[in-house]
Amino acid sequence: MGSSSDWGVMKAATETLAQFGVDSETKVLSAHRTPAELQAWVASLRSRGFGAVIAAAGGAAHLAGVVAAFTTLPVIGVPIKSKSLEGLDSLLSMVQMPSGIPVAVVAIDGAKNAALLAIEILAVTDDALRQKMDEFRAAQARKVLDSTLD
Ligand code: RP5
Repeated sequence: MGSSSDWGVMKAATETLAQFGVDSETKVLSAHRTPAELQAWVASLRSRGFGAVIAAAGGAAHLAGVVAAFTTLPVIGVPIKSKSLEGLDSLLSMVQMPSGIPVAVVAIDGAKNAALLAIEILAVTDDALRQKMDEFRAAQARKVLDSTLD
């Protein structure tokens, strides 16, 4: 994430990954404030066994795009709700990537869905993880079907 101020939202992604038993690394690195450190960290990911990156930022939210420029790992962007424009600025900054450098963008503050999408990407080559995702979906469906109205 681009700032420690994003952590309140992004905790949900880390928790969801942990719930599925997926190892993750959580970092604060900024496309604008720490570009060299960001580049070095992204360059290390594939050789350290990571399969996807979730990048969260608000405002001029260039983080996900810059991460995608430095790696061919799949990058999922989480636009963070900003103070002045409610996150519309973050969403539009993130989603309008130039052709050739894709970022998969979830909803504003959509940390949980970012983690679920990352898990689905990893599950393509991991049957145990795919089974956990199937169980998660089944439990979620049961909750909807069992819901009662007062
Ligand atoms: C972005 O600017 C961060 O991702 C954060 O969402 C926003 C505000 O950052 P701070 O000023 O709180 O560090 O780069």
